Amino acid sequence: MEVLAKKSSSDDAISSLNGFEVREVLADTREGKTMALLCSYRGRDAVVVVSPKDWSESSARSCVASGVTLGVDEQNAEYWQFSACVPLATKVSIVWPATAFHIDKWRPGKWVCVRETPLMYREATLKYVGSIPASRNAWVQNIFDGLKEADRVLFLDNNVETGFVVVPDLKMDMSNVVPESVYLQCIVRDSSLRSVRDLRASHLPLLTRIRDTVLRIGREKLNCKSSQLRMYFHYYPSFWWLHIHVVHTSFFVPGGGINIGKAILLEDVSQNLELKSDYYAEATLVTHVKLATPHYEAFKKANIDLDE
Ligand code: G7M
Repeated sequence: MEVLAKKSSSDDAISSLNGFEVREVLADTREGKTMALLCSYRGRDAVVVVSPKDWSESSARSCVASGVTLGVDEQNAEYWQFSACVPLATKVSIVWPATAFHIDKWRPGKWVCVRETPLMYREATLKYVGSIPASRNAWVQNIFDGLKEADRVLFLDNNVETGFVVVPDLKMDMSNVVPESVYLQCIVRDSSLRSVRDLRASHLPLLTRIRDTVLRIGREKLNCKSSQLRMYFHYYPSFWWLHIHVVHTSFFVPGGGINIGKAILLEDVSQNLELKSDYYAEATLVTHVKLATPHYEAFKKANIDLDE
């Protein structure tokens, strides 16, 4: 496939981990094989997320082929145990400069269920969403403007009302694209659509076209069958510019991204909108929020008791 790794040409480009000083371990999610470290770099905060790429037959073969030095831990008859430092292909994601939003996303915290009524949405969530700086969505605008990730984009229709883009998610390992590594983002062009709460029956043709386009791309470019792709929204999302996650059924999604109370299947959303145009405007949606975050504080400010 033609999607290539992202390049950067700016003077600020980061090309090594020289100068990164680890200050704190933010998250240690062994199941997702991920460590998130809070670092300082050039006097500003950075979130560095390190995760080994898949440990597979080829990595085992290249470990042996590397002729790596072995330190004997134990030997008994023909049984030898060693420790060895093997080069391990590793995915490194860096957010720099990182704000409190980026750091808090990784820091462990307590979560509470929220049974969000339309009134709670209006009084707390919408106020929180209104306080988010527009720069938080700069990465999305950059993709639509062709300024970033242009060589990775799989589909782009810039029509302001009916357009959308399909692009690999940051979590997708682009160095080894196999069906099981497929994790795409489909982002709608209309930035007035912030979440499922803004969807009405009039958006059904858009949702149908998104589904058909994504499944075609999956078939034609990524060797994925329709039955292997899950498509879902997050409620609450981290970025309030409507997008759909497209994930292979064998992809391990770290951070609870496919948990109930977080992921809502595209098919379910379409069916509910068919039954009732303002379903998502009127429904009580059960989700969760992390304590001590600006979104949680918005509930407090609106005098809404979350019974935490
Ligand atoms: O939780 P939420 O539904 O808002 O998820 C947003 C998704 O966008 C996550 O799966 C991120 O990995 C993905 N994402 C975030 N950023 C900043 C980028 C980016 O710059 N490029 C791409 N391709 N995906 C991103």
